[in-house]
Amino acid sequence: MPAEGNLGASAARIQAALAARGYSCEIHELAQSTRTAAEAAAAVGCAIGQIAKSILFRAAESGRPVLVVTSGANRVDTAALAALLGEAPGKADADFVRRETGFVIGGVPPVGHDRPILTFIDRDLLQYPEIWAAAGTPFAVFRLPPAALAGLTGGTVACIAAPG
Ligand code: 5CA
Repeated sequence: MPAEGNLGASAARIQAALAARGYSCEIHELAQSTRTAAEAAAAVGCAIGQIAKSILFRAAESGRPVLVVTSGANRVDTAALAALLGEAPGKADADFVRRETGFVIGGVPPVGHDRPILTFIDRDLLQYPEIWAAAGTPFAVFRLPPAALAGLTGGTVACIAAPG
């Protein structure tokens, strides 16, 4: 793990975004992949449910990006998300994710995107004492208390999880 102050550009960008919001979460850049929730959980030694997945959707009618930060143990309940949005949450392809967030799939963080993104937070994440989220690359994560997510992202906590 590189020493602090020696972070890659994407991870350093997340650290700056966190600091701007008053958080000093430690970013861990790892040798092994954290591209998927399972890999991230194995890399940091936590339960898969403690991994915060940042999943981007492209709203079907407006085309606007919508971010859902959900537990690694869950999948997004797209019907519940549609009810919140007032339109269907369409799939985002890799180019859309890169363009709208500034990050590649597998490293999309919950905060620090190029532009603000409408964000929802899976209420299930709040049950854990701490969670881990991607820090801008598929090899970097940071630890945070889940109660910090709403303030960090400007997101709304909602029941948007379907188990599995
Ligand atoms: N670093 C880990 C957790 S810290 C991570 O980012 N996991 S993730 O689940 O948030 O990111 C992967 C997600 O990206 C997948 O769950 C999937 O919803 C989405 N994804 C994977 N491949 C594609 C693709 N080709 N197009 C659009 N979305 C994709």
